[in-house]
Amino acid sequence: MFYHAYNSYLDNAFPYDELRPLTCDGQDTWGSFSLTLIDALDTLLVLGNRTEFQRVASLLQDTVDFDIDVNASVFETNIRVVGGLLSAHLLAGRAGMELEPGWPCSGPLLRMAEDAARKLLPAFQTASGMPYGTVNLLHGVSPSETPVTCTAGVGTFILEFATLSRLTGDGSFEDAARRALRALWKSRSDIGLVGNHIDVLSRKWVAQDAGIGAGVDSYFEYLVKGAVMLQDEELLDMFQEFDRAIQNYTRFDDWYLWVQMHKGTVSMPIFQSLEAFWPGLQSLLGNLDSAARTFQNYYSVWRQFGGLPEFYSIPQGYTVDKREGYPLRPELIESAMYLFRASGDHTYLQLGLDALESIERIAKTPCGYASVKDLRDHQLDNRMESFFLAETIKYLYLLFDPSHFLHGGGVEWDGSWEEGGEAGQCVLGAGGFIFNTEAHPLDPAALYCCSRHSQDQQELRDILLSLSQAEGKSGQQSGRAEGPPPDQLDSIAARSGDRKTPPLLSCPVQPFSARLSILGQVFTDKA
Ligand code: DMJ
Repeated sequence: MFYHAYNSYLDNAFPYDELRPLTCDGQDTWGSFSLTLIDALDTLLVLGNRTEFQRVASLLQDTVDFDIDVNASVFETNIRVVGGLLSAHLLAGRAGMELEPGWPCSGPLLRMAEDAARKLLPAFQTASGMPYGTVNLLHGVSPSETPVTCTAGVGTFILEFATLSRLTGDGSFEDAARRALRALWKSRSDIGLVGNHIDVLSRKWVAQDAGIGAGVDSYFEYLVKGAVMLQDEELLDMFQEFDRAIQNYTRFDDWYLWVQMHKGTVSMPIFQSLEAFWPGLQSLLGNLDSAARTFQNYYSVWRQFGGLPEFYSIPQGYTVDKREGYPLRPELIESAMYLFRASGDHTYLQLGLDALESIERIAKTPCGYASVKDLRDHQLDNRMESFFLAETIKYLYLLFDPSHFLHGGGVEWDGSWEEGGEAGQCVLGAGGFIFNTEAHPLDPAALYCCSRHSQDQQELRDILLSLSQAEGKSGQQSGRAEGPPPDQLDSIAARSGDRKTPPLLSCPVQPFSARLSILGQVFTDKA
């Protein structure tokens, strides 16, 4: 499936953003940056194709330019472009790319991701800290830009932006994402819910439907995954308070409806295809029984139509007018992957098989796979969204490959890989991987390793400064004015690292032998 779609994109659509699978040509959609190729890059490695990964990573470095006069979605550019490049950067070692010294804390793909993300930062310069939805990559936010942004468009940055900040040492990305998250948190209603669209200047809710689907979905996803990746209790507390309100007001028979955010009254008794990520997210929190029941509800809709319609009326048990399409979205397959990992229940493999057969039968065309315009008669649309290669096929593949390194949980054979950092001392993948909302895996161990490295450097500088000031004072008395001799610097840095507060869950960043040698130095120096 992957190569049929991917080769068709390369043959017929590159360098456009997307393939048009009915006319066998290409179009720009979300920007003008060969979006499908950026989004598909890490899937190549997931499938084990290191040579094509290397070729495409180099090709993108040579051809993609973000200095373009294009109005781009801040949200989509972040999750697909910044997320795709960050993930490819973090996987470059496994892909056999030549690594520059300092990787994973530097590298050409990281610089591309940073370049793209920097183009988004002007959107966050509002009094509230909540970003505009669209930004011009060359000129910044247009003076005529609407200040109305959807909730997910405000709250879906912390994974990519914290990754950027912690790898590069530039905190401005993480700061911007956190400010936006805190502003959303403060804007919740008295009953603890958020609506669908907010005016980022006046902070007034413009659409007041509260639910877990379109316009909101990945905000909740990023609170949970941000809490896990960054060991951040503030984000987890926010999610848990939202979750109580969601369970209280929107959940009926393990379906999740839409309600008015201030009153809690039902506004739309529908299930949206995008909501199908929720059981997977619940499984990350350990709520397996509830996740399994909700999954079964959604799977019954899949069986009814051979796909998930964009909207499904729960009371009528049928599709909603003009929302009968299935654009090859990943969410139900994504949940199946998490739930199969958590439970081993073969129901989830069955869903994978159903999805695979259905997509082959309904959506396959001579040059790719087409979005389904109407699940009732299988009419097709001339579009193949980039998430089909980034997410749908990746999650299908991972569902059927339970020993894949991306499932690793810190066990050596399962996922860790010792390389990177200044002296090759990062055990990458040792803390597992976190998928961003476009299924781009991020490596918490790399974040920890790089930020620890820059903290160590900072602490070393601080210590040297204070020592040289102290020496200066005593030197003034004794006539000497130098700092400590250079051979003591490493041991000072190692001692300063020992004072850090341990993380909530630990991810090893160095092989034990390297740790031991640092301790050894300390003992030697002390002796
Ligand atoms: C993807 O771009 C992301 O998963 C996003 O969070 C929601 N929409 C699509 C997939 O359906």
